[in-house]
Amino acid sequence: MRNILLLEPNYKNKYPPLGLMKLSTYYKELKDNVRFYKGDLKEFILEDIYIELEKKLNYIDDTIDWYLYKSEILQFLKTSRKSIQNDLLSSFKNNQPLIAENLKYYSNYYKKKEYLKYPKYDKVCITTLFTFYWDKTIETIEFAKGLVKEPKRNILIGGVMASVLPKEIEEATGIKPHIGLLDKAGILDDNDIIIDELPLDYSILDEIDYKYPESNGYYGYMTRGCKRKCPFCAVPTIEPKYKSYISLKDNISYVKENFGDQRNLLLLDNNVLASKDFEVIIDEIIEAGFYKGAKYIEPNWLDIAIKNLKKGINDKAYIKKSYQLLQNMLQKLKGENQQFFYDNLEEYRLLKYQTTIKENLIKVYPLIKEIYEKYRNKAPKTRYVDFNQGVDARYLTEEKVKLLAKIPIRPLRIAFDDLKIEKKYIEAIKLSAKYGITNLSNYLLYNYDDKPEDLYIRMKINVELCEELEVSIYSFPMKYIPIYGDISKNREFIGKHWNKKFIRAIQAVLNSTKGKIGRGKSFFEKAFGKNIDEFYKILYMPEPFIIYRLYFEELGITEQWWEAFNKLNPLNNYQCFQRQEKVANTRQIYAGATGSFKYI
Ligand code: B12
Ligand code: SF4
Repeated sequence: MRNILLLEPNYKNKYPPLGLMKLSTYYKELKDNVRFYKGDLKEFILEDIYIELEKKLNYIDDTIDWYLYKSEILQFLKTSRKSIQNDLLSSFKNNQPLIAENLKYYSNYYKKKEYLKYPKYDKVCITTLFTFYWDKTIETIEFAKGLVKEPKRNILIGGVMASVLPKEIEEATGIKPHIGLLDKAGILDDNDIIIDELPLDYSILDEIDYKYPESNGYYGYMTRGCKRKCPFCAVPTIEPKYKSYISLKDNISYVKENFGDQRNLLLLDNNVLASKDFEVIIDEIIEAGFYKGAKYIEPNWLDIAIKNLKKGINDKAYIKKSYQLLQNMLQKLKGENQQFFYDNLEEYRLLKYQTTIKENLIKVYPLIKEIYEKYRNKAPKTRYVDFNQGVDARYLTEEKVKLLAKIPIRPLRIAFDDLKIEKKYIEAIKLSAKYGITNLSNYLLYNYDDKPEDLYIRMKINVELCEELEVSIYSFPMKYIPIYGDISKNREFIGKHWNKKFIRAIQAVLNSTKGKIGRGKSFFEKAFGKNIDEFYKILYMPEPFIIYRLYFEELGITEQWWEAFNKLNPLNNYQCFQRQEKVANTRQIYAGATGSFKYI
């Protein structure tokens, strides 16, 4: 039985680490010990040292419930403060010298990084995501080197960044990452398991404090790769082969049975509409319970947690989860019920996380089970399906829209990365509206080859379409970040038609709209301007004037600034002059292409 550590670098991300969740299922199938961590790496070491120390303390005196002193012991390990040690020792009548010696030994073990000499994991698997999380990812890999013997062989690195910047990672860390998917047997060990096809182990998400903003969903891919090769996209490198159908049915049933039914279906497919099996995919989604109007009632999460504790599936995770569920219920209950619940939790020392143990959770459950079941949330909620990466307007036919309209898709995201596909895009929105899909959204790539006015025009098209078709289209402008080279390691890249000021101006507007632009022409015109000239005025505007628009306008300061700005000598400001010309040209081209936006 090997000790396996799954690590996700401590960056902020929305979705759980699907790669590691599959690896967890894989290693558990091989009967290995699996632990998952994402968070402060020092805390991780402390937690591990505490586990060792607790074993020793139990050996010294097993009549003491050491876990009751966990937070003080951790505090001492972290700080080596004499006063904490004295307080602790005063609580114990016997074996004081032995206890003191062990406390001192383990606090030195931490302080002097002795743990590096005794690596306790056989393998560390690190997942990676965006290239611009370079620093945090490299820091995590370096940290992991102290946790295994032979880091070169026993640290495995995979995921998005590992697949697009493998050479750079090897240069920086000396470890060769795995490129692409784990979609063949025998990649990690000599067996015939295809890791990519395994169901996700949801239990690991409860081992950590980090809460993924997107949770309570079935995650997966029903296709892989993409048939196109857009130069700004990493998909052709990460998933080079297009797979037109992957069945999710069995994995959904597995998750439902082992970890509880999830509310939504979040599909990460890069280009699902390119699939020849699109009809089969929709049929399977419906069969899995995601039909129009489908409702979801939360399962009894505490019941699942206790069952899994009894089975010994991930004790750390289910102790944490049960504790949180009990606390939430305690807050929710009132009067006598609350008192009854409180008394039971108190008796079994379940009011504090540090004192919560598996045996007591199992003991208390039959006593509070009935109240818990009666008062837990059972309100039906609507289920949604989200093709999170958006669908490709160029593949959207009437037949495919009819199929999409059968599932509770919300929102339908249609990519509008380039003004060149405007005609196809407008057709796609109109087709969707025709078949009753009115909750729409889209990603608008900018800061690539595009000009600022391209972004304005695409946003304006959306606002106009909302009015014309009575639909909602939320636009999410997405700033281009390069995929390769040093420039991909942060978010500083500036496209050839953009500059820092313009990018900041867009971010300033988006910050006040929480990153999305909804329907409502008057709102849009206020946020981004009535026409391209006004849009440029906003781009040039000082940031505080953008954020506190009304305030500065009412004071008349914005107008004063604009007058002063226009007095700048255009000959000294040649770029500004050039821009005016380019805007004029774009306007003509644009009016010619559609003929529909007469305001230009
Ligand atoms: C879902 C997704 C999102 C989600 C969030 C993802 C998350 N995890 O939190 C959302 C929608 C929020 C999102 C946002 C963005 N995204 Co995005 N996103 C994706 C997508 C579709 C999947 C990423 C993912 O989570 N994969 C889960 C993986 C890791 O699981 P898996 O595939 O099952 O794992 C397999 C392998 O990777 C491997 N593996 C994984 N881990 C490990 C570990 C080990 C040890 C081993 C051996 C193997 C291994 O084996 C697994 C089994 O086969 C990718 C495209 C893609 N197809 O990969 C783009 C992608 C990562 N996104 C991209 C971009 C650009 C963005 C944005 C920056 C867009 C923007 N301009 O705003 C934003 C950034 C948001 C932010 N934080 O600032 C780019 C990344 C470019 C870059 N420079 O890094 C990608 C590659 C898409 C593209 N078109 O190029 N994104
Ligand atoms: S269509 Fe989408 S997924 Fe495919 S290569 Fe282009 S941007 Fe990437």
